[in-house]
Amino acid sequence: MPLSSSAQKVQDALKNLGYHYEVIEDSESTRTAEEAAARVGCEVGQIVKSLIFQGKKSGKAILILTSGANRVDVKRIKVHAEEKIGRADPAFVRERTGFAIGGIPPLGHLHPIETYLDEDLLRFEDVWAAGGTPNAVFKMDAKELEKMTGGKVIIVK
Ligand code: 5CA
Repeated sequence: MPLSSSAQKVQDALKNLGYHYEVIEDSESTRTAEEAAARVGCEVGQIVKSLIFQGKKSGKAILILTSGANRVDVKRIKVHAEEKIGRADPAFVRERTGFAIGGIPPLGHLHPIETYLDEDLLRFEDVWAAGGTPNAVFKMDAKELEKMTGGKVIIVK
């Protein structure tokens, strides 16, 4: 089965950066961290959740890549973003990233995004991230996340 155009965008972005990771997409949902973990047979903590926030003052987009096992404490992010932040609405997410909620990948966004990385993800050897759609994921080395995303490693929970 060929990848959908959104998943193919992620596959192309990976290839352009020299990664050999393979986006897999099928009919089974990987919309939530729990579904993704069940689909690929890993711990929920190994799923990279992509949450988009928005600066209340600047309007900037902020991407938090967090372990599927963790709940983000917004107060922690505020300190790094240096302003109040709120959850981004779906239209803003699509406009900034080019992807819909539930499939936002860690790379290949339409516009560069200020990115923070959950330190807990780095405890794993392999992690699984969204591949552009709610049915697409790819496995990657956790230690590559920082370089791939340019994200700052922080405590999120
Ligand atoms: N494909 C999976 C695992 S790789 C995935 O993308 N999971 S996720 O957690 O990164 O993406 C869904 C997240 O988007 C949910 O955790 C949820 O907190 C958030 N979300 C869902 N609906 C909305 C909404 N209407 N507005 C803002 N955020 C939302």
